[in-house]
Amino acid sequence: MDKPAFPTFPRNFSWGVSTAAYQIEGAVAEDGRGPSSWDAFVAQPGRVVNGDTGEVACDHYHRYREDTALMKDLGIDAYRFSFSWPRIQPGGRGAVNAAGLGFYDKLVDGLLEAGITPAPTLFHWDTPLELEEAGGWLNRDTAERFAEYAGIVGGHFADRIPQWITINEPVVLTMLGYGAGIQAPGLALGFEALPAAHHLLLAHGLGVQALRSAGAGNIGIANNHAATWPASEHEEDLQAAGLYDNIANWIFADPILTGAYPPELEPFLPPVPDADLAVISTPIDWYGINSYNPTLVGAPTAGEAALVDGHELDASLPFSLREIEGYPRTDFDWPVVPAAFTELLLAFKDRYGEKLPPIYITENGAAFNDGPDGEGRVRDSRRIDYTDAHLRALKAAMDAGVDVRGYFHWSLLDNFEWAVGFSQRFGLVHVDYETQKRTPKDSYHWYQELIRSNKERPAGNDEGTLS
Ligand code: IFM
Repeated sequence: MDKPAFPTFPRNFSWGVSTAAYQIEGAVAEDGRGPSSWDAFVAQPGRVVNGDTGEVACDHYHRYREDTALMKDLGIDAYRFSFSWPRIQPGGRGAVNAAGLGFYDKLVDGLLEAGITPAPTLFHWDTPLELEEAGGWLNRDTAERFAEYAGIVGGHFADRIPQWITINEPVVLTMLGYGAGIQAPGLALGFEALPAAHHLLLAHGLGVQALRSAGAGNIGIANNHAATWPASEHEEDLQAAGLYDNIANWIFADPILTGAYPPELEPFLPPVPDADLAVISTPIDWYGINSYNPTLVGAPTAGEAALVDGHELDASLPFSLREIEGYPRTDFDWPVVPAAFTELLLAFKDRYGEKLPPIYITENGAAFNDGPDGEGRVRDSRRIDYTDAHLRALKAAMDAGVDVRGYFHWSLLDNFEWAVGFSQRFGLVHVDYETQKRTPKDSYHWYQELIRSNKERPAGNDEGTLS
């Protein structure tokens, strides 16, 4: 059946793609880069599917020119990449590695020449190993070290980079890295992981201040959020889902946007000084949301551990994650529920009202593992359907009054998908990891045409559909 015509987006809406350093760069031991928590994690047997590592990944460190040309052809306005902290400060403190900064000089200058706005993230999980070994994000000092690093990068690039992101998805690093042990650094501390959340948020606030002092502006964060659905209307399920919603969503948004943690989480958090909350709520220019699918949560199920991407969660947690049935699924087995994207954005509007700054969707996309067919073409129609439906859901939220300024698709390239290695492909561009050949998929051409037709639509067609 034909889809209804695609809605128009505002003419100044920013279309982009997103990546992260460890997932694409490779070159982990080149030009003075120091080791990170992820280098140590992937070296531990059994941590990553197939023993994959980011040692080479997409070799973007050497192929950034080719990748920039792909982005130019795609027609995007903005590119969200991440700086590798251990490339710039190999030990996470003190001395700066000029060669590390030099790589990003070339990348940023090339993007600007191609007419693409660099919108980098300062930290996308690759904690310098020396800092990880000193306690990582459980240690408050890491937040101070991050502020120092933010000041260095801000000072170097403030004149060339018009949009900044402090930290990517503190929730995932806290829950999967320190809580469940599924990602680096691989600690399974359960609720004892929550200090990591606080220190990441503190680092965000200190980072905003350091960037501003260095002359950088237009700053936000990329937080991961998912609509939380209770497994039933039974009191136990409602309570479990409420707790999970606070731990996965509002603990990361409330302190930034309101200066307070959700009161329901008080029993789980150490006493938090007001001065920290004042730092965390340093005003930001916009708020970034990464979102993929909703989460179904119920009361704990006796003796049965919930699974996250194939890993068992601690069965003693006061909630359980349930399978969402009745929807298509990605190859990563994530449910495809576009309406939950609208629901999530409306929940932000309801919860924060006037306090909600403009929103950017800093990530959204899907893993579908289609490869080249006999003609060398990648027919990833399921990624097109996913993205089409999620952009319509996004527009529905905008039409209902949510101020969204841009969308970064995850991801430009197939890349190293953390604990599942190269087994899941999120790219608009297929990467053959043997040869490093890039093949733009059907979804790349679809996104290119969407961007083009939205930009080039006739004057006057501002609240209509693209023909
Ligand atoms: O690949 C990740 C990214 O690093 C953070 N957000 C989710 C993506 C898909 O899992």
